[in-house]
Amino acid sequence: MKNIFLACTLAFAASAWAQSPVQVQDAWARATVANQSATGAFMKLTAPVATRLVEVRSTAAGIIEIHEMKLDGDVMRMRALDTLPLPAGQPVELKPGGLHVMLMDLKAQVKPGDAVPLTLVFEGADGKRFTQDVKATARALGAQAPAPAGGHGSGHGAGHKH
Ligand SMILES: [Cu+2]
Repeated sequence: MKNIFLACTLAFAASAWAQSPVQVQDAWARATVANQSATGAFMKLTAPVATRLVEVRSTAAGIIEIHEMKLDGDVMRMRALDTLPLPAGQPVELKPGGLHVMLMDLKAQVKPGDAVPLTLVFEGADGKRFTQDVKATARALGAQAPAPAGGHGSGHGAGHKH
């Protein structure tokens, strides 16, 4: 099962490569409940050459920031980043509890299955900016990424997540 998934991922990456310098995988957003004004969006970004994510735009939210969550003593704190560096060839994962795109002043409730449009603004090492549009699929509040089928046999136990 895992091999099939990997093959699909690679096929997608190869087709996306022709038009998009930064590989964006598994973009998703957390669905909201009524009257919730903010949520997070997550994805995996891999840039072939050093690039920075400098801005995210969306018609779904009034204010969008790139956030980092870090443990400060015993307290998890979020802070806004001006830019998110993407080192060459190194995947940068935005995930719950870590880096995320913070969508605030939401225009409407985000329901599971909704495709949240995001425009990622990147800046290359040459200072030139380019954009890529992605759709983040909304998943229910509290839902985690699906567990990999079949496990990975490395013996690290439940705490080891990929
Ligand atoms: Cu945040």
